[in-house]
Amino acid sequence: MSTEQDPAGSGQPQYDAVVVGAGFAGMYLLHRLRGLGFRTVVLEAAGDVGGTWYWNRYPGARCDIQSIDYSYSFDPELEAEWQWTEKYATQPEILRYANHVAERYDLRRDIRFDTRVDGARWDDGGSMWRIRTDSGDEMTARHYVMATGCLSLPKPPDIPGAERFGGEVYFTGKWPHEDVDFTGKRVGVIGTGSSGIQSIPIIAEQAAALTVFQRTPNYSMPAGNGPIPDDKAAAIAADRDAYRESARRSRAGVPVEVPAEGVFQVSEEERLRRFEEAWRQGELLAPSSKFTDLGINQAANDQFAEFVRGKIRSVVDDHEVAETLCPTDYPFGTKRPCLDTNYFQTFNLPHVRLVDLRESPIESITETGIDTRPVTGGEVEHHEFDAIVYAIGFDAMTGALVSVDIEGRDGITLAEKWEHGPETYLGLTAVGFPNFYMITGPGSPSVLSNMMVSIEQHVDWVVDCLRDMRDAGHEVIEPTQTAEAGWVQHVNDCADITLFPKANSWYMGANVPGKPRVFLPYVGGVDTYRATCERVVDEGYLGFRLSGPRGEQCHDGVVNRLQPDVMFLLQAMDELGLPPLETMDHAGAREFSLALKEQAPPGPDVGEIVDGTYPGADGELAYRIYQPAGDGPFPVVLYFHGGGWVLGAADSDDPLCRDLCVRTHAMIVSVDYRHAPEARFPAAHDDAWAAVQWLTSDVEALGGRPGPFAVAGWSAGGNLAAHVCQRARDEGGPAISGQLLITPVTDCDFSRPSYTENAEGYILTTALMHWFWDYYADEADRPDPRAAPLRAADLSGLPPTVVFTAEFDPLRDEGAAYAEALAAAGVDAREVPCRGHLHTSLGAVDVIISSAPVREQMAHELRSMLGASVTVPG
Ligand code: N01
Repeated sequence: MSTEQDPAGSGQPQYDAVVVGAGFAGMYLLHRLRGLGFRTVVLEAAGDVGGTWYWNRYPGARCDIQSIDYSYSFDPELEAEWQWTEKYATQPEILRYANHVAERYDLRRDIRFDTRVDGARWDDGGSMWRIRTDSGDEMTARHYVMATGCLSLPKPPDIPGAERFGGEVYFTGKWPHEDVDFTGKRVGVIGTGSSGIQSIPIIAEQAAALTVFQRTPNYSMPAGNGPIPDDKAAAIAADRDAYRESARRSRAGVPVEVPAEGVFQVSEEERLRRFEEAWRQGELLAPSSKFTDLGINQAANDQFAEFVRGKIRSVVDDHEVAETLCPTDYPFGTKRPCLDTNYFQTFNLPHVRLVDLRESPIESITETGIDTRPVTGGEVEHHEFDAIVYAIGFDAMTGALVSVDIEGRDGITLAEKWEHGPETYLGLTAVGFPNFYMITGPGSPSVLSNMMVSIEQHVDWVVDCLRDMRDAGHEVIEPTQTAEAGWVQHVNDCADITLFPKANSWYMGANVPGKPRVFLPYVGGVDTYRATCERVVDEGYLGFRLSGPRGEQCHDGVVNRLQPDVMFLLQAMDELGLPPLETMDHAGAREFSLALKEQAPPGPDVGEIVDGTYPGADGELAYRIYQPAGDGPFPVVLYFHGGGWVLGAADSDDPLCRDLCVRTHAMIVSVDYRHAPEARFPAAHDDAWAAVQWLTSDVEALGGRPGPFAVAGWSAGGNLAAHVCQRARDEGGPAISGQLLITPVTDCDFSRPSYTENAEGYILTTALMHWFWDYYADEADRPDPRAAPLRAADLSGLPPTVVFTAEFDPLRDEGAAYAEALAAAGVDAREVPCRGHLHTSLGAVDVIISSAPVREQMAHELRSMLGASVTVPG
């Protein structure tokens, strides 16, 4: 073993940066680090540059992001001198490009090929990494970067008997450099992911007989390969910089049209037209560029999935084979879809056979082939082969990282830290691993994006960070626990609002036995992600601790605290430049809220809607009843709408009332009340009380179950619900079985922290709350316990209470205070704090998907308030 000594004996590391991997990430890193004068070496296990394109030489290997997009963008001259020949470049052409880049920037002189890194250890005393290679060398570096790719560690064959086979064996992810000729041979291919789907048609052209072993059928669309499409060439020729910038600010790193409608917001004819257009486009991102909701709405996704199945059936002659090739048990896009050239057509060839491993799993690989046995227990079938091709995928995203023994601070290895799934900050760094960076690591957009765009963004971030550290005299950077935990939460929140967790995919680690089931990439989008990384830097490296001879700096915090869909909604509203309500008068604000309501999704269907009027305190007022499907009488919830006592109507919280009706199987009776400024305090409170009396006397006639009912309300409606419970207690009835208060007004004090923290930017602003109060009640009236129920002298004897509060709501702290005060007075009361939500997001049915579990919890609370007799059908 030789140790590369520090020749000057300075105690300084030999290198500023050691980079592992000479794929597109490692090459660009080297170019940029060298450009800034950082002493850098790249260590590469392969014999040359290219990374994944060096190893994946299987027949038919191509890119499935268009060549023009799958190119470096950092140097316009490089772009100008390289011409791609096809829409989707072949592996040899991409490798030629990698070689061209290596030569053009003279990269090879700082790359050590045929050098595998065995381990790396953080030396805390020396603030440096000690890196060991397979040749026994040790080198030291201030910074250590893993640029090892997301799909670079092939999965070993997890099939019994694999080592016994005496014929030729190939792995798509480690294909020989010499030509492989299948002419006249009997070939078995295991696996129908992208690698299988690309190679099977080509292998079929040569082989005498081809058998494909399929465990899970895949959604694949025709690539429509050919020359570079004119529109793409024209866009780049017209304004290269603008094109590249739009890619960087797009959702997936490729500029595509941004859809405006969901699948069910257009006619069936239009839906099919767009599906066809997407199909003909031959691009992975085409379907999601046609509709907003393919990735988040199961019913919408079902429509496209069925469309794809129809296409498969139309191509494959044999009905049974076609059905076997049709994916049915996971949503489109939740396993990586493929682009193919004649994949399904290949199964019409007489010498090609499909074996459905779900019907007949592999029992064993033998000396001469593969044995399968039907699940029904029939005879073993022996398939004889001259060659077996494993196209069984990779230990994706984390495999290459944990396969190196990386030991951080306190002797913990990355593999140990990630035992239950990867934990990173921004997918770039990890707590316990100072000066350690991952390019396109888990928790970054990586495999859900155009890798070239994501690689460039990560490399730029890391190199700029090293430059900033050098400028500031910092030697060590490490994320904080708070920042990392917050990021892991955000990554999970993003995945949870999509359909991705529904599939057993390699995105979820599900393809490798024993690997934790965690959604690995960041699905929030390249655009959001880039903006987040920029914000982290702009906010003084938010969530990082930096230290060095000149001292320490740490701006701790969590970078994205809003629920992701809430964040996207706020961004969209910001882009629309909608005027704040408080800048309008009450009439304008009412008109504006009505217009917004028109655009909102309607919410689920209920059994029946009944509109009518009830006697308010000063004349007839509207009600709307949401009846569940089925036979009554139903348990009843009296509901008061939100709107700051100024806006709204009996039907203004329609989607929420429908949703609660369906989830609780209770009758929701939404009542209107008089609004300010026409009717000021205590008009709304008096009407709310009148509604209680009316419902008590008419409940049976309305189809409700006699006896106690629950009350519920949102915002000012929550204030009214709280009031009627206090009044019913004080006036000796009626009995109310519980109160569900959703982000309610319970006080008139603007000094609580939630008012200061959320004064602006989250729809309900402090200014808007002033606007509401000013319209409704004189300052002197506001502390009246009817308007400020928290101020009631006695809070005991009230019905069971659940207060849902939202983290980014000025009313958060008063809601919490009300729950606390009630509990202190002996009431069965509690607060349910809703992380990352706003005043308006909990009831945003089919708009804010992350609030659906919250509403399920509301329904659960209501059901228990209403008693055990409430059963939800189905
Ligand atoms: O690997 P995969 P891949 N017995 O994991 C099956 C990128 N890529 O190399 O789904 C039987 O997708 C497995 O079945 P199941 C791209 O991101 C891009 O094809 O686990 N079968 C599946 O069918 C892609 O997604 C390009 O039930 C077994 C297949 O093997 C990613 O790389 C080209 C099995 C593996 O599919 C990985 O693609 C190629 C077993 N024991 C790859 N184990 C481009 O076009 C696994 N399978 C750019």
